Amino acid sequence: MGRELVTIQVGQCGNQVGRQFWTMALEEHAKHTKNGIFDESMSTFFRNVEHGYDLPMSQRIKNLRARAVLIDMEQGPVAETLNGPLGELFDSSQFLTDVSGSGNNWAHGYALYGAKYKEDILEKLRCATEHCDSLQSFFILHSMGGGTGSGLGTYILSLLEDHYPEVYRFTTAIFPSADDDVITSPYNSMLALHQLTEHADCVIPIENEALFAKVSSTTSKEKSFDGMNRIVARVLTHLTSSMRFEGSLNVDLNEITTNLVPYPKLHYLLSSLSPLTTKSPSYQTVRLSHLFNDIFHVQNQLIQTSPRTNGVMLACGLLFRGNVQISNVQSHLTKLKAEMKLIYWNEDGFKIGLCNVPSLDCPKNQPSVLALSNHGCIVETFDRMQQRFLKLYRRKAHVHHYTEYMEECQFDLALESNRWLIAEYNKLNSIQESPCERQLPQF
Ligand SMILES: Nc1nc2c(ncn2[C@@H]2O[C@H](COP(=O)(O)OP(=O)(O)O)[C@@H](O)[C@H]2O)c(=O)[nH]1
Ligand SMILES: [Mg+2]
Repeated sequence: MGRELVTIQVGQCGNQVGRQFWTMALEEHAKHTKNGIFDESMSTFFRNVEHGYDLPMSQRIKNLRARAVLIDMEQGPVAETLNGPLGELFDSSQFLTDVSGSGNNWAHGYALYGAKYKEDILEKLRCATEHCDSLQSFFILHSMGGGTGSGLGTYILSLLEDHYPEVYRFTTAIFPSADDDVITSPYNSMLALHQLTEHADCVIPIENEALFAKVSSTTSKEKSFDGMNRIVARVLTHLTSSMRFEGSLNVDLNEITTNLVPYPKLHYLLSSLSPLTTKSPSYQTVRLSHLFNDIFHVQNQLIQTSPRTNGVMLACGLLFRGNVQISNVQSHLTKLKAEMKLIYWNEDGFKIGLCNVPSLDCPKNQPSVLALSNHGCIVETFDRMQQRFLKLYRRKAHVHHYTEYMEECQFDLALESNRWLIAEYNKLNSIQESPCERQLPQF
């Protein structure tokens, strides 16, 4: 314990997801603080300062500041955070804004704002990192479909690679839905994906389409972003829970990436949660068998795919929260392994984490699980992106907006990179269990 994460939220989506994330992280720590004093568990995400945020609970913790940098090229989303209830979590060394936005243009965010703000961003990062004793990871939150999160967000990723090569770059990227209102989102996503493949250590892709399906259809899109973003916040708090709280099997981010990324560029992790519902109070007693039944169902995935029927699983992390015994997990795991298609050289490839502190969104301290898997069904996301991209690119529609800031060949390089990714995952999907190869000596 005691290793820090610095969150970098970029663009509207990144900052709105960040708001839900910080709210949830604070709620969790408020609920589990023992004597109302700053403790180790909080130091992953927060530091203790002279004047800062006070946890609004009966046992108050005074003066918290988030380990975060807030960036947007327009004013709205960051201003809303600073002027809202979370405002005092951040000081002026932690945010950076411009006024005119990136016009939903990846190249504008990447090339223009990247060059303009490089030094300012490095200075903000320096401030954030000098307060850490043992910085483990950068946690980047952004969308793929717009201009700032997508363009400047991926520019920052390569800055991090150059200036902090030893620190993990863990990215949560929100992918646009088919009916996205940003016309150029297929270009932005494709260009950003190329950067994620080259410069991130690990990416959790989350599709808005999958999130939409999980929040009530009666609320308007704008309003339901809060509900959708809360699901993303659950993934992030869950992922980091065993770095922050006690548990019988702690798993930290390094272990996840070591276990789940067998090839450096194939670092995309499918995420799913169980139970997963925003309509509470809905569940009676959650049993381990429910969690195992649901976790690989389409409805529980945060991208639109079915890992039970499509593709091969390369490796998986099952992170449990709440009162869960390892002996019970093992018996369910045996059944699950028999049901899923696992790559033959990693048939035991499940990393298990157990954290005692239950998830906030599971009432009555019931258990829950987050699955992160490196799974070949992810090609469906890349395929969909490619189809949407080609629909515009075959006609070169809107290309001139981009060539103001970049060479046109970057489109082709990004497309080539995506095709490579699809081909690599498909190669693994089509590997059949190979008895001859399995009989080879193990050296
Ligand atoms: N899940 C989610 N998606 C968002 C949110 N805000 C914007 N988006 C999506 O993000 C894309 C647009 O990017 P946005 O973050 O607004 O642009 P930027 O400010 O230029 O980075 C579109 O696909 C939107 O549907 C949000 O709060 N939550
Ligand atoms: Mg914006």
